[in-house]
Amino acid sequence: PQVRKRRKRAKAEEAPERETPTWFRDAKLGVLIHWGLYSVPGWAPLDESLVELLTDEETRPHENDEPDPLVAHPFSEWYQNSLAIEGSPTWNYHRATYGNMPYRQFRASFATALTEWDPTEWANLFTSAGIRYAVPVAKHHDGFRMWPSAVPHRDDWTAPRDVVGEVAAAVREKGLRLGVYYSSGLDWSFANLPVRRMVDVRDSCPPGTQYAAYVDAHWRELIDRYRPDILWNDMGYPGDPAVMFRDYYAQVPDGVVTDRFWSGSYDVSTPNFARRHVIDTRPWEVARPIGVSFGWNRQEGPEHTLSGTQLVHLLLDVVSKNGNLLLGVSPDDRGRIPQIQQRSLMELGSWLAVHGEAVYGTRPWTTPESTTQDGLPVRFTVKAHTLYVHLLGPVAGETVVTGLHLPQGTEVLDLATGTPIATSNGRKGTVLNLPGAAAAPARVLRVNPVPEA
Ligand code: FUL
Repeated sequence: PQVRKRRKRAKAEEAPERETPTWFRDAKLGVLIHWGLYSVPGWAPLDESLVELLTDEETRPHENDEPDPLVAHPFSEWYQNSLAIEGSPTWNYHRATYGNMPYRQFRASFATALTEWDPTEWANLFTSAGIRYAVPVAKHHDGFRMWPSAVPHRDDWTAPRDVVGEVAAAVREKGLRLGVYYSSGLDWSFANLPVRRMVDVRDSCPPGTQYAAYVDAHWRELIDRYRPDILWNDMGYPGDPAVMFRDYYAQVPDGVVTDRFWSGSYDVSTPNFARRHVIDTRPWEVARPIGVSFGWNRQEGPEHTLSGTQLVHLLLDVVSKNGNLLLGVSPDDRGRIPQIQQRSLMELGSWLAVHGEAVYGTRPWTTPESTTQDGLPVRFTVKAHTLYVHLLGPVAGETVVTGLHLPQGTEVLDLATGTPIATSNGRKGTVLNLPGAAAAPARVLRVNPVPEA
């Protein structure tokens, strides 16, 4: 009986304590903004193979023969840590570019960038891209505070402009929601650098009650000042956040808490980069940059950046499996979002402007995906009595969606044009006769009523 009891308790801890708020499940697309002191050097080694090691579980143990990604960290926001590893690519780059200048001196250039920065440009871009919520970094692992915190820090480690507050105002003005990213578990202004190995990340939270109180005071300040719709924590939490959560939900009843407090209770899991192959019944959100690094890496070109078509396909893949996509953008050393990222976002936005009905507010169908007879990927979403069939690529003429059987009398329309689509029964699935030219990045069919799977 004892064993059974313990199992039960473990299960209860995993179980969601509250329903994930509907606004979050409906929103589907958010943006994660890494802008801070690390954006001034804006550099990391461009080793995409290491990103894989950072995928899913930040702290997953790695095999002995695998390189440790912390030495050549591909995320520029880890610059300060990489710089503290003698002989690392960042250490070499920094020596060659800035000599012995300490990291904290990037403050001066960042202060200059802040005088030029215009948050409404960001908000306009996000709106055109079809983004529904924005998550600026309030404090990353370097500990630098992007809002005028009244909580004392011995170095007054604070931006001279209220970045969080100004982003909040600019995006809310456009009807977007606001989350805040905050690194509770890592703060290098309290720690001896570097963290050298992935396995040490989990044990790198500054110890002691003073730091725990500092973090608690920050969260409470962020909640009071900005009433964030999402508490997007990172790298664990010093202590138990339960009381803070209770107070947060009292102030923001439809607020969302991410899983990275590592405390057992959360509204949404937030793996980096990860893809799902089946529908996750619990809402989840994948965080990944449009490029390789979350913070700006001046070396990234179009070949390292997801295209508009790739963004559409990624979004549909995630949404068909009950997920949200939190796309990372990386403003540069002057606070401008790189043109190559803007281009992809605008392409995503123009597709969503026509096809948004088949994305926002939808839920997964009984099955997330299929293919056409030619192997073109297909994704499904559902809203009320409509099934949306997303054909991920240019397609026209006779097309069979494998396994999709539509009973007689089902109405099929092309979502973009409203044109009725003629259908007939085939052995492997319904034969759709798609008129017009094949259009990228994705063609969507509106199917009424939803067929039985
Ligand atoms: C990770 C961080 O270490 C990265 O720098 C980035 O912020 C990503 C979203 O989460 O845990």
